[in-house]
Amino acid sequence: MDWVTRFRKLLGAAIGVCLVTTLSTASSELEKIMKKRGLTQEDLLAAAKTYTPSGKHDKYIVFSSGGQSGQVIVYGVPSMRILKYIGVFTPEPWQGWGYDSDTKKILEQGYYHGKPITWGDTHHPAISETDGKYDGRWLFINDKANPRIAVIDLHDFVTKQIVVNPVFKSDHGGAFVTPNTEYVIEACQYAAPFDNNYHPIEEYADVYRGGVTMWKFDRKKGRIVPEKSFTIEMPPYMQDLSDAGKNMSYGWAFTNSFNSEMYTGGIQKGLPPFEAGMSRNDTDYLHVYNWKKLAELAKDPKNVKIINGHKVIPIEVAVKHDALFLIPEPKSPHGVDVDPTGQYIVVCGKLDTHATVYDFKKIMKLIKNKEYVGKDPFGIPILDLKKSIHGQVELGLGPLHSQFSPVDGEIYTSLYVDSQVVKWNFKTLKVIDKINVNYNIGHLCGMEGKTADPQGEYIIALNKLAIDRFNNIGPLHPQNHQLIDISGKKMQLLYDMPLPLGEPHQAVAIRASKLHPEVRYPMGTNPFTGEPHEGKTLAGQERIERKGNHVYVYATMVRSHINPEHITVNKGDKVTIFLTNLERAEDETHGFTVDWYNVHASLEPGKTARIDFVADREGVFPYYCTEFCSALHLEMMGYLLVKDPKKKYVSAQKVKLKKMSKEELMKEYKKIVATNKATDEVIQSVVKFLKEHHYEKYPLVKQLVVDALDQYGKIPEQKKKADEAFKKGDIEKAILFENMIWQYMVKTADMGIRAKDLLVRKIATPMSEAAKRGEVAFKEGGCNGCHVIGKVSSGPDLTGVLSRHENGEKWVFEFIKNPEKFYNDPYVKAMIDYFNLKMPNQNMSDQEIKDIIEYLKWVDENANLF
Ligand code: K7E
Ligand code: CUA
Repeated sequence: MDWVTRFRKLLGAAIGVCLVTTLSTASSELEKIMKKRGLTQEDLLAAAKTYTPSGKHDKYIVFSSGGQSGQVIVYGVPSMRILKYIGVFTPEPWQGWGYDSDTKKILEQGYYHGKPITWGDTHHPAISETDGKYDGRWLFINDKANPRIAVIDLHDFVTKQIVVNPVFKSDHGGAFVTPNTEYVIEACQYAAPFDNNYHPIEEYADVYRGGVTMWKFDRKKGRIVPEKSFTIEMPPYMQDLSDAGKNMSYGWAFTNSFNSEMYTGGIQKGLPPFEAGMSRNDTDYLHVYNWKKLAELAKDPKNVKIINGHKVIPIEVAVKHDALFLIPEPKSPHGVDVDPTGQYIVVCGKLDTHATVYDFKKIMKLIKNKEYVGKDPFGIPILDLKKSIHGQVELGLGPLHSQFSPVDGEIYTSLYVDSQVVKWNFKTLKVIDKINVNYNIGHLCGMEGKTADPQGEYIIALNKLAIDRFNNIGPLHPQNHQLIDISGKKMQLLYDMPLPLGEPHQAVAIRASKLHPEVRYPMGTNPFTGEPHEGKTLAGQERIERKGNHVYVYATMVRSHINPEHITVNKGDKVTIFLTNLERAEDETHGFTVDWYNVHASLEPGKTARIDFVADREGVFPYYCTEFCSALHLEMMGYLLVKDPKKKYVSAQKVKLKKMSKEELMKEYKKIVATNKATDEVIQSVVKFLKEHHYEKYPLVKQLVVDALDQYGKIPEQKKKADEAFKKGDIEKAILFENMIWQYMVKTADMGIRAKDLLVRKIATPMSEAAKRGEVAFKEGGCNGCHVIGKVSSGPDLTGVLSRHENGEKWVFEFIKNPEKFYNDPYVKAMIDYFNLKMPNQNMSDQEIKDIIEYLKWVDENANLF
């Protein structure tokens, strides 16, 4: 293969893609498309605000709950491009999540009372905070169905821990974090006995309980510490969403509820259903509690009951220490959201058309003066609703959740029944603007919209129903995330994104600049400990060890082979395969699976993973790499051979293979050695170029060079083996090792050429718009099929063509326009004879030809780089 040619082609493909046509033709083209597709000016504006050209990145990253998939969906704003599904509570095959032994261990942490749970109902993701602002380090999410919280590391976007709530039987008001991520809040939803015994429904008020668990988070270790966590017992009022106070209200948290009636249903006994009984009263209760004080209390064993091995602060203790209060809130509320200053707490009515704005200062005054209007049946002091609030605003039907913007007092609230987002001011209590969404919005996601530092710009409406928005794909429709521009006076709907994993209740968005994920692991890392994996295997350390009936395989993966390639075990053996991806190159992930054994691992660069199975079936089982990682990816395979020790096997060798003669072998050997030498020369020339132009000054280029040299560094060892084999007269083996050398060279060159290409773009003189158009015309017109810049290929090199002829520009212009006229020109005739090809008429427009000439001028200016 000719690497120089490849380089030229790559170079041609990579440099500046820009305006294809002039502006005036562009606008008429635009009009044509608008007409054809029925687009309005407003549509075009919306498109311009979201469309993200190839290679450009998003400003914000959104983490959306994956709903019943038990996963987290990651996408970008404003492009709304989905970037990843993170495996969390449920198996995710691509990532090997739940199919290799390391990830199985994490999923096992989430087994509920020892029972494997392979689904989850995720609702509320939360990003870790410092001083009430997102710090981009960790992500938390709850599972409502099986009360669990997961910890996701944003260094690699991988779930690192799952904790199961020891006392709740469901949760909803989590995950929310306190302003320095001291604790992760998980509020109960459906009240149930804290123990795991039977208690008749008639004992609801006596034995069934709700509450809030405060999970202690160790920031250094990046793990929840269950021993340091505790639960605040609360009445069985069906606690719902929660939010932590910040700034002024730091140390406090707020959780609302929807069944202060303590209604217990009984439709089958002829009673009205839950929905009627639970919404009977005009008000429910907002729980106001001092988590800071409660955390101190929880340290003293006197103050806690141990239930299921977990600390619970009884209601009486919280009340005695003035750490738990109730305030009425309009019936069956849903969202509770604390504003960026921490002074205002906004509760939305769900069944009430109002939002209620509580004032933390007023609440504190009432608490300080012990001014209560009464106590609930559990002895919790109740504050007066009217005296606690700043005011109420009529917003529309079914207000649910709210998000804030940097504009003082500005708030955005979702209206579920009205299918609208309403913009209003929680200080002046005035409605400012409304926009229709499609349809039945639940949460809405602002950019860092619930932190102390909201960014504004966009709101995403997370709609439960899509109805008619997309092509019909059967009765189950996708959910619809709609991007709304909130930067202007009126809100503008920009984009509909169908989400095929429902129901994604809540999403949180963070500036991308705040995230700093890694692209590779230190070699041999176990991502779940951050330490070297027990099975870390470096090149040369590959081996198979047997201990009794347990076979341990220490394997490596690197483009494009798995070492070892044969694993023979006995039927009934336990098999453990450790796999290390030796790659350093960005995005060079390998996957691993074995036929029939239901195992799969994803091996990102540097990672080690473990796979376990019992070889319980005799036979031949291919294993292979599941990522298309290189041109020889299909060859990245091996065989697991399981034999039955009780059986006698008769040899089946019958096919006679023709052997090559010594001369034939020598010929092949010489050929591959010559190819390797030539390839190495190309590599050396690229290396020379890179060094001369100081590649190390450009971090991205440098990274590619490091990746390239990593591959190159593997060659000497192979060369030694090749030479040894040759010396011993085993030419066949020598050829195979030389072939391996060539493979490494190809990979080196591949990366090296990418580095050179990038470097050229960094150091070449800037291209004029005309030259950019000219390059596009050059490529799209097919000129590059015969002409390679800087090299003679099926046609002459065009470097310097403009000075090759007198009045060069004019000559080239005429020649491209009417090549036929020149076929008898002595110079052209000589060329035709030499290349055995005639320059065809490509029917270029005058403008295109002029642009190509501009491009050729740019080529000449940078001739030293080609
Ligand atoms: Cu869907 Cu926050 Cu669970 Cu509201 S929740 S919509
Ligand atoms: Cu590694 Cu395909």
